[in-house]
Amino acid sequence: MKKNNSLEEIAAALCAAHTVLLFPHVSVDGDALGSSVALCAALRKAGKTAHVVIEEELPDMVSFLDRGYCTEDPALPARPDVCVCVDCNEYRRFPKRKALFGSGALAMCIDHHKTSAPLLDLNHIDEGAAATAEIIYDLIPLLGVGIDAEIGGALYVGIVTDTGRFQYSNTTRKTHLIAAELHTIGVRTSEISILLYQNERMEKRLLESRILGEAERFANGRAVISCITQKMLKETGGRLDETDGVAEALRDIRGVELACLLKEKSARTIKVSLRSKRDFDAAAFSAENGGGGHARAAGFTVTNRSVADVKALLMRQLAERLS
Ligand SMILES: [Mn+2]
Repeated sequence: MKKNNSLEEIAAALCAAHTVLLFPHVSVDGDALGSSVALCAALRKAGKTAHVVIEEELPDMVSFLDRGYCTEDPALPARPDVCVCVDCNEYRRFPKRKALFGSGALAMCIDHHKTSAPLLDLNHIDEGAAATAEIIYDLIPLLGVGIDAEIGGALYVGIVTDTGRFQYSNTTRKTHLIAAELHTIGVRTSEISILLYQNERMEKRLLESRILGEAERFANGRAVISCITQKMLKETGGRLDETDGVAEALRDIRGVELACLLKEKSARTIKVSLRSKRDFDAAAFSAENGGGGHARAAGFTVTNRSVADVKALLMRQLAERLS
């Protein structure tokens, strides 16, 4: 296991580089992209050639962050001085960019996820940080660059999304102090909230209403189950990748301890998402079914069964567990 490097060591390596490529994880979220964009903008301000390398279309919700920072072009530039893993610490989090990441003279990781062994040349992993954006916030001044409103806006996106709008238990005093500082710098926090949270596609809302309409309570109201079928997607124009948050909406119902959302990914391949409130160990139940996750948010996939079959089976099993 390699040691965790100080932010000063990370900054020194970045200052010595001419070309830096930043690699957020796949299924990029607000923190991975916000942190990458903020660091990329800061490195460019410091006179470096820097790019955020991606391998997929950016999700609607965070695409506004990309003001010429992101590229999918794997040909550029040939031998970067530093490649940075941002908000993740493993190659498998960006399968299609692995070769490009490996072509860097120095491999670096900046992250806040739990890991047993930092594996790259330089690593800064702070599990206490609510978001990688908090780490980037501390790093940028060490590059000799000021945080302007554009950089600050990207950092704010990372913080507000990874803390569930300052609601999750990872939110600390420092999180709020950074947010306050970003506000002072001129980050338009309410405008960012509108772009992130008040910018939904109508089709997404229609799909959500169908999912809520299908919801069924069981186990004396302690559990709720619903589904998303391919038919519902076709009829509403909604997409499976924009149903994040629906399982949570089901969990938020009064009296519900466990919410269960079935997603028909293709005929007879059903992804099951579980969200619990206090006691139900969703990770353990998911592990029994070949999946995994956290105690309050976990999931697994069932193949060769219909949505109706999986639903009936789960209602039976879960009612027993919750009784
Ligand atoms: Mn994160």
